[in-house]
Amino acid sequence: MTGAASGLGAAAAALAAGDLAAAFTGPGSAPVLVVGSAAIDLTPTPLKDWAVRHFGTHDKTVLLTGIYATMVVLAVLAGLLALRSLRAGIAVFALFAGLGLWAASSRDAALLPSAVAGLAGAAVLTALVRSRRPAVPDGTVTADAAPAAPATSGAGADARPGAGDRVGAGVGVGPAASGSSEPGMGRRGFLVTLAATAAGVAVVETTARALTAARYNVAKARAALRLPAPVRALPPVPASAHPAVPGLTPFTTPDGAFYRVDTALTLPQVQPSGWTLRVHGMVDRPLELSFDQLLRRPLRELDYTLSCVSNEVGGPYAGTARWLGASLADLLREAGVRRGAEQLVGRSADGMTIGTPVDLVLDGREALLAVGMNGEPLPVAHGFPCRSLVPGLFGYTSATKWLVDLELTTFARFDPYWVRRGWDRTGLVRTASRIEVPAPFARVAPGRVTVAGTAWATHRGVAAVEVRVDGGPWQQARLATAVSPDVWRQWSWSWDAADAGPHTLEVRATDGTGTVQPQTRNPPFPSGATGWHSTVVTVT
Ligand SMILES: Nc1nc2c(c(=O)[nH]1)N[C@H]1C(S)=C(S)[C@@H](COP(=O)(O)O)O[C@H]1N2
Ligand SMILES: [Mo]
Repeated sequence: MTGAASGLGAAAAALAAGDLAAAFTGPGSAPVLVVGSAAIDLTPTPLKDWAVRHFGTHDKTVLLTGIYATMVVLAVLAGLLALRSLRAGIAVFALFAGLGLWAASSRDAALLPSAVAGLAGAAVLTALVRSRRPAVPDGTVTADAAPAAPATSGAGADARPGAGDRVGAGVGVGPAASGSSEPGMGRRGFLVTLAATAAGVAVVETTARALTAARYNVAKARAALRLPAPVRALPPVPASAHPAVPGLTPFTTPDGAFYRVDTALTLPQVQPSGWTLRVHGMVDRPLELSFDQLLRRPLRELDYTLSCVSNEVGGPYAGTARWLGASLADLLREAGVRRGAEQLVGRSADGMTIGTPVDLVLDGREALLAVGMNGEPLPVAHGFPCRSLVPGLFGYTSATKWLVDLELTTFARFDPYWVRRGWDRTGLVRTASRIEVPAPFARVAPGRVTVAGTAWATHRGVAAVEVRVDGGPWQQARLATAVSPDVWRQWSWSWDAADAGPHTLEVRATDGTGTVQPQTRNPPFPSGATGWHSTVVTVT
C-alpha cells in the first residue's frame, strides 16, 4: 500500500508540475500530451486506420486513457521499487522524464515541462519514502539516498512477479502492525506527507489550468471577433436542395455536428492578434499577412462539402458548411508563384503539414483561406482563426486547420505528414453515395417506401444517382436541386416494396464528368474507399 501510494503520489506531483511548467511553455508541451502526440505521429498507418475505424472520433480519448493507465502501472511499480531502493524508484521517474524529453524534442516542443515533471516526481517520491521510516537521530540523508546499494541488490535478487507486492505490503503495514521501535511514527509521518502531496497536487494543477486558460484560451478572442461582410455573398440554400424525408442528413451541417478529424490531442489555441500567415518558398515576393490584413481582403462565401479520406463506403466523415474566406489563388498570385512550383505546403500551429498540388489551387476553383463557418468565426476545433479549403480534394491534402504558413515547393523536395505515412499525395475526392433512409436493418411496411440519401463528387458534381433492389435493374433516383458542384447532392427514390422479408438496397452515383462510381471495393488507404453502399431492410 505504502509503495503504491508513494508511486502514485509522486506521479501525480510529476504531472501537475509538468502542467504548471507547460502553462509557460505552451499547453502542447505538457508531458502526457507530448508523449501522446509523439505516439500518434509514430503509430503505423494500419493501426491508426484501425483506431479511427473502431473508436472514430473517440480515438484520442482511448489513447489518453491508455497513457494514463500505463502511467498508473509504472508509478505503482516505481513506488514498490522505491521501498527497497529509492534509487531504483527514482530511475523509473528518470525514465518517464526521458520519454517526455525525447517526445518533446521529436516534436520541437519545450523540454522544460518534462524535465520539471521528472524532478518533481523524484523529489516527492523521496519525501514520501523517507517519511514512512521511523526518525533516525541523525544522518538520515545518507542512510536513505546514497547507500541504497545493499537494499538494491536484495531487491534485485528478489525481483519476481509478486515479490514487489509482498514486500510493499509487508513494509507498509509493518511499522503499525508489528510494533517496531517507534510504532505508528513512520506511518503517521507518511500519511501526513501523502496528504500534503495530495493538497499540493490539487493546488498546482488548479493553478496550472487557470494559468493555461488565461494565457492561451482563444474563446474570448473568438467571441469578440466580428467578421466583415462578404463582397460576394451567396443566396440562401434553396429548400429544394433537401428532400423533406425524416432521418435524412440536413443539407447544411451545423458547426457542432460537423465531423472532426485531426491529430491534435488538445486544441491548438491560436490568438488572432499574434497570428501571421507567411507565404514563401518558390515565390517572387515572399509575404507575411496579419489577421487584420487577411480580414481586409475581399471575402467570399463558399458552400462546400469537406470530406475525409478515412471514410469507409457509406461513412460519416463529410459535412457541408457555408464558409467565408479570402481567395487563396489571389494571394498566391500576389506572391508570384515561380515556374516549377508543384506543391503548396500548409503548416499549422501544431506542426501538421498538408500538401496540395499547386495547379489545382490555381485552376479557377474557389480555394479559400477560410475564417468563417456558417456565419460564425471558425470554431477552434475546425481551425480558428484560419484554415485552407480547396474544393475537390480530401481534407488531408487541402484543408490545413490552424494554418500559419504556406510554402511553395516541389513534390520531390518535401513529403507532408500523410504522404510520409503512405497516403496518396493528390487526394482527389472519390465519388461517394450513401443510403440514409431507411436506416440499416429497418423494418418497413409493404407498399411505398421512401429511400433517400446523400451523394458527393466534390468539384465534379453529382449528375445521377441510381438505386437497385436485390441486384435487380438500376432505377434513377430523383435528384434534389444542385447547389453547386462543390457540395453534396441529396436524392430520394420511391420503392414499391411488395415481397415480405429482407431486401438489399444498393446505390451508386455518376459524377459530373459522366463517370459511374466503380463497384470494386477498396479500403480508404491509400487514396479513398471505393465501392457501392448497400443496406439491408426487412419488409414486414
Ligand atoms: N492542423 C491540422 N489540420 C488538419 C488535420 C490535422 O490533423 N491537423 N486533418 C486534416 C483532415 S485528415 C481532415 S479530413 C480535415 C478535417 O477537418 P474538420 O476537422 O474541420 O472536419 O482537416 C484536415 N486538416
Ligand atoms: Mo481526413
